[in-house]
Amino acid sequence: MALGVGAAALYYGARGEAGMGHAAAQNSAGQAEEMAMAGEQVVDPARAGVRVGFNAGPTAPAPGQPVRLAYNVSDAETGRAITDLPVDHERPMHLILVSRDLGRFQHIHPQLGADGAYAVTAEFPRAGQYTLYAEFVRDGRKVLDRRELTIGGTDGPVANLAPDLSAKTVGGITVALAAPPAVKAGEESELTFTLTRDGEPVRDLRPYLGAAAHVAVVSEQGGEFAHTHGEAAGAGHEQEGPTMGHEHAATTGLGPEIGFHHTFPAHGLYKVWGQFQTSDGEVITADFVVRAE
Ligand SMILES: [Cu+2]
Repeated sequence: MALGVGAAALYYGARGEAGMGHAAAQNSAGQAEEMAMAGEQVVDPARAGVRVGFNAGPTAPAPGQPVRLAYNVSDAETGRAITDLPVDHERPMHLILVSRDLGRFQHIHPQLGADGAYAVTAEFPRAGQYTLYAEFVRDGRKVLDRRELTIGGTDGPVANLAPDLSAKTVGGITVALAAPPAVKAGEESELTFTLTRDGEPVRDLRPYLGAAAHVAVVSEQGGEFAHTHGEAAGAGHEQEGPTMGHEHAATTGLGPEIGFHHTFPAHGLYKVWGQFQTSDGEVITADFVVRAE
C-alpha cells in the first residue's frame, strides 16, 4: 500500500473526542464545535475549497535562528483572504513541526496578525528537513496543510525507528504507554498513558487546549500524520466530587490514566507524542514508537 497523503493518512481520531471527558465539553461554544467535528475526516486544503499560501522568513533559515512561519488562507474560488478561522481546541490554527528523523517535535499556534496571515515564530535547533503540519477548521471540516522546510541547507537523516514503549520521565513526571500486544493496521486500537510522579499516580493534570491529552502520530514511512486527543480513563469520575464546581471540574483532576483510540493506517512503525498539562501549567511531551502489524 502506498503511503502518500491519502485519505487513510488523513484519518482523524474522532472517537477520542466523542468521550467528551475534557474541558471543551463544559463550554457550550466549544462543545457545539466539537460535536460537529465528531466522525469527520481530515481533508487537504483543495478539498476544503481553500488555498494556503506559506512564507518562511528568512526563506533559508539557519539552525537556532528565529523563523517566522506565516500562512495565508484564502477562498480557492474567490481568492478572498480567510481571516475568521474558528477556534478549535482553543486556537484557530495548530501547527506541529516534526524533524525528518522524527526526533524533534513542536506543537505551536499561529495567530492572526494585522497582515491577515496566521503566523508564529519558531526556532529549529538542528539543521535538516522538517515537516510542518498545519491544521484548521473550514466549513466544519478539519483541514491539514502539509509542507517541508529545510533548515541549514541540508535534509538531515531519515527516520530509523525501533519499537519503544518504555516509560519516559519529563519534568519529574513519568509517562508510560500501554498498547495492545498486537496493534493491527486498519483496526482501531486503544492505547493508554499512565502518569506517575515519584511512583505515585498523578491525579491533578489539567486539560491541555481543551483535551485530556493531545496525541500526534507520524509514520516512519511517508510521514503520515494524525492528531488526536486523549480522554480520561473511566470518563467522568473526575467530575463527581461534590465540592467541585463546574469550572473547577473542567480544569483539574485528570489522571493518572488517559486513553486514546487510533487506527494505524498501514503496517509499520509510528512515532507517538503525548502532550499533557501539569497542575503548574507546564506542558510535557513524551514520545514512543508503536509497531502496527
Ligand atoms: Cu495545537
